[in-house]
Amino acid sequence: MQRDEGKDIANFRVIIIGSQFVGKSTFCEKLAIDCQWNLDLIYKLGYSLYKRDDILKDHMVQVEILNTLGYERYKKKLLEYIERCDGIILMYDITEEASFDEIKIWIDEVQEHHQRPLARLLLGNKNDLDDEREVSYEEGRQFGEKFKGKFLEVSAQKSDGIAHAYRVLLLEMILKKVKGDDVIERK
Ligand SMILES: Nc1nc2c(ncn2[C@@H]2O[C@H](COP(=O)(O)OP(=O)(O)OP(=O)(O)O)[C@@H](O)[C@H]2O)c(=O)[nH]1
Ligand SMILES: [Mg+2]
Repeated sequence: MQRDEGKDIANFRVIIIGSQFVGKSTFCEKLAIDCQWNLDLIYKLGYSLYKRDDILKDHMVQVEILNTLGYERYKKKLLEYIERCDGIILMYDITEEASFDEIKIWIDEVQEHHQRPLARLLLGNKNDLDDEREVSYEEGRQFGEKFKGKFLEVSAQKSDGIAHAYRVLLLEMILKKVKGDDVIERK
């Protein structure tokens, strides 16, 4: 962390990954509205970047969220980018088992390649569509444990759980930055 006018400044980089149409962009857009983000939004080929300054207790927190497109061809680039991230959100659609299978592959990739402390959040989206559910809450929870991360179900479209999910990730990132992965995992 750097110091500025007596305040700590922490910079956090977050990436959100998931198959096409799971709701990544909806999540980012709703997050921006719910948390009243004054967004500095940059669109580039293959991703969009959201930036935000926060004050959490006495800490200045600068957060960047990289929202990716669910295309296989970006995978290698994304793996390289994850290496520079402090937080990762893996998102699947609870009504589409294939999107959950895709996330299982990502979980293995992240476990295998990532070296630095990384706050991890597994999100099952579209839980407003419970009648069409293909992935149970329990399956999601188990893979959240395998991922060594937090697990939540949300509805991006209904803004249900979005601000809470962001806060959970932010707190995890702060803990990891202060204490590192080892301390967290020993708990
Ligand atoms: N019912 C329901 N629909 C949702 C929810 N979140 C997103 N959707 C819908 O799912 C569709 C895809 O959402 P996007 O946010 O564009 O998905 P994405 O993951 O960004 O997709 P790509 O950018 O193509 O990878 C849209 O029609 C959304 O309105 C949700 O929580 N519930
Ligand atoms: Mg999108």
